[in-house]
Order: sequence, then structure tokens, then C-alpha cells
Amino acid sequence: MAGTNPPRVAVFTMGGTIASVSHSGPGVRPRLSADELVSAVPGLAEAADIDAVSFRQVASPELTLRDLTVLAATIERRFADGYAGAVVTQGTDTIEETAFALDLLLDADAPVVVTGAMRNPTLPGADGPANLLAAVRVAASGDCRGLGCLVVLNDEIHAARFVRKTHTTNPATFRSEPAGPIGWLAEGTPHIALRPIRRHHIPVADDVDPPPIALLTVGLGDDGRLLGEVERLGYAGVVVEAMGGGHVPAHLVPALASLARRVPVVLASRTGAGEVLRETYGFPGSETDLLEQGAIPAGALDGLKARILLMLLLARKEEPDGIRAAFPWP
Ligand code: DAS
Repeated sequence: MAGTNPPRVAVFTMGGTIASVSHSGPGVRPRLSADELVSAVPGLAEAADIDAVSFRQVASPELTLRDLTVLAATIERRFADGYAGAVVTQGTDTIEETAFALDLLLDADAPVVVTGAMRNPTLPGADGPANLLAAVRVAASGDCRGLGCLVVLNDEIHAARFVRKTHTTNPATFRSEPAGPIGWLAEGTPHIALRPIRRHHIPVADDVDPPPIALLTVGLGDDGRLLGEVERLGYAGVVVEAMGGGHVPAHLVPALASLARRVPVVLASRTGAGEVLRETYGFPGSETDLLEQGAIPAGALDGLKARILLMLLLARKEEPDGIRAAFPWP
């Protein structure tokens, strides 16, 4: 509408491919500041009144959960100041974890949108500018409120709770199984087709260091020696990515049972889709055996997301009953 102020959107940049350029050595490195990133995108100034903040400038494997609790607190302050939405740019390698963490940490209705790029700015077909513009449009949109944290790339809108990176280089790498993207952008306008049915809020103060949680994938013929070291190494919990519906070789059961008596042991599936079973198989090492021994079923969460949820719960010093109640998912 003529004369209306554009919505205010805070853009927090954290590095990644979207901000990477050549340097004196091989490959590219995240070097572009928030102002440089934002000023390179045509049309951004018309989409929103942007406040660009260089929050971190790293490859995304360097990010930690502590970075995210600090970022969540910063975003909350912006929303209290009347910002319509927030965008986070970062490396795509860890977006499925960071976006899920922000989804749990934040309770706001204003959209928080995470984006990145698969092709860096030195390459033909760099996707960063289009992804950033799309993310800002989603963050500024009233229709995208109340959906939790969103991931926007390739003109698709994904709910953080479902999204995964599925390909090392394809710009269409982000997929949401089993629900699919909850919306898309067409000619620059966001459209929401599906709304996630409930939100989970797990607030954690920004001065708390989340405890270490091990993530172990069980492979064929696994002899369990890593599992045996989990407690001695000081892990506060473990997520086991088991085979199929939640199965391990029978000889791992005593170690898992003994661990589950001392720390939370969450049972996820290494398949990456579908729920962990609860009552289908009865062989030694099956899901019924492991649940009987005290393992907590991760529901439809994969191992990476189950680990984030467990870290946040333990950072809050949640009691065992509270941890059990927070799983399964959704
Ligand atoms: N794979 C790169 C990216 O997509 C690196 C990173 O995650 O920082 O941004």
C-alpha cells in the first residue's frame, strides 16, 4: 500500500557458501559481511526495511548450540522491538540442525527463516541472492507467521522440524519427508499450503553450555566398542541411530541397557525417514527389547534432530520423566 512503511526484517549472517569468496589458498572461504551480502541482492530494499548484522563468519561445521542460544536471545529482542521477522544466513551443511534448534528455542509468531546457498558467489548460477531475497520475503510476510522456524531455499518453504539436507551439491538438496515443503514462492510471493499442527518450545538461557551428547550409527557387525566408551568419555546422553525400525545386534543390548540406567539413551533410525517402531518385532536387539531396557523412542526424529532435542533438554536440566515426555516426535 502506498505510503506504508515496509516491514522491518533483521538479517543475521553467519558465513557459509552464501558468503564465501576466493582467498589466497584453494577453494572459497566465508568472508562477506552482512552489509556486503545484503547490498548484492537486487530488490531486497523494496521487500523489507533490512537491518543487516554480521553475527558469525564461519563455515557452518564451526557453529555450536551455544551460538544458537545467543542468536535466539538476540532475535527475541528484535521481535520485542517490533521487527516483523528475522532471516539467518549460514552454511547449508548444518541448517537441518540449527533451524531445528531455533524452532525449539524460540516461541515467537514472527517468522524466523534460515537460508544459505549451494553455489558460492564466484560460480555461474550462484543461488545465494535469490535464496536471500526469498527468505526476506517470507520473513516479511504476515501469512508466514506462527509456523515456527522455516528453511527457505530454491523457492521452497520447509518447516525446520522436517527438513534435511539430502545431496552434497544439488541446489534442490533440502527435502522434507514425509510431509514435503509446507509452501513455496511464486513470482516472489510466499504461499503456505500446510501448517504444522503444534509447536514445541524448549527455552534455554544463552549463558548455558549444552552438555555433550554422542550420536552413534550402528553398522553391520558393529562390535560395540564405541558404545562401551560413551560413559567413560563423559557424554551426558547418547542417540543411537539403529538399523531399520530401531534394531541392533543382540550383543549390543547389555551395553545399551547398562547405559540407559545412567544416562538418557534415545533410539532413532539410521534410515532417515519414518518412525521408530514400538511393538512390531520381538527378537533380541529389536525395538521392543531396547525399549524394555529403557531406551527412549525418537518417534519420527532422525538422529541429528533427536540429538539437538536431547541437548536442549539436558541443558535445561530436565528430569528423566520430562525427557521421556518430550519424545517421541511429533
Ligand atoms: N557446504 C557449505 C555450505 O553449503 C559449507 C558450510 O556449510 O558452511 O554453505
